[in-house]
Formats: sequence, structure tokens, C-alpha cells
Amino acid sequence: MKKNLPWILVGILALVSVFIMIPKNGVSVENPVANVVVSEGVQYVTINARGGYRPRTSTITWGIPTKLVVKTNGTYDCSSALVIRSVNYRSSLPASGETEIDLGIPKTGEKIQGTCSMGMYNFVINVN
Ligand SMILES: [Cu+2]
Repeated sequence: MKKNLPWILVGILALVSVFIMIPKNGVSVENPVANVVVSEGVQYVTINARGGYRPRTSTITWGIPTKLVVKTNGTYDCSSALVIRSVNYRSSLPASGETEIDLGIPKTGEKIQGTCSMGMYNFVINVN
């Protein structure tokens, strides 16, 4: 039993390093457009809501009909109570699922800001 202990430790270390290296969806700082996709003339920007919003900053292109997709996954904190003032949106998101919010056709220079209803978490979508 004692003989196996170093190998168990090596195994645990390997597992931990694999988890650290798995890229976390949507938090990539290097590529700010990774969460923006244009499909059949509609621009979709995806934000994950759970203990805050990720990514915190997104950049979209002006002049394209745009929908915000907010993904929740076991979200029981107040980031599920979403407010986007510029489009008059205020709603409770389901604990798990995807919610599509129409952002209209954003204008260049616009900043679309989302917050939780208490204002402690926020994200911003810049329009270029
Ligand atoms: Cu809050």
C-alpha cells in the first residue's frame, strides 16, 4: 500500500493539471470575439451567467440584427436576475437553460450593459 502512494500522488497531480489547462468557456481574454457568431444574418453574442457574467466584456459589430444568448447552468445566485436597461429588459432567467434577448440593431459606439438586479455583477457589450 505504501509503495503505491507516490504513484497515487502523481496521478492526482496529473488530474489537477489537466483541469487547470482546460480552457474555461467564454473567458478567453486573448480573443474577445470568441463568444460572437453571425448566423443567417443574425449576430449572436453569448454570455454565461453564474456567480457573475462571463465574459465581462464582449465586442460586436454594429448594424446587424443582434440577439444576446444568456446561458445559465445551475444558476441560483442573483446573476439570474438580469437587467439590460438599454433594451428595457428585466427578467429572472431559468436556473439552467438559454435565454434569447433581442438587442435590436446596435449602433456603432453603443455600449450595452447588463447587470444583476442588485447591481453587484455586470457585463458590457461594446459595439464597433
Ligand atoms: Cu446581484
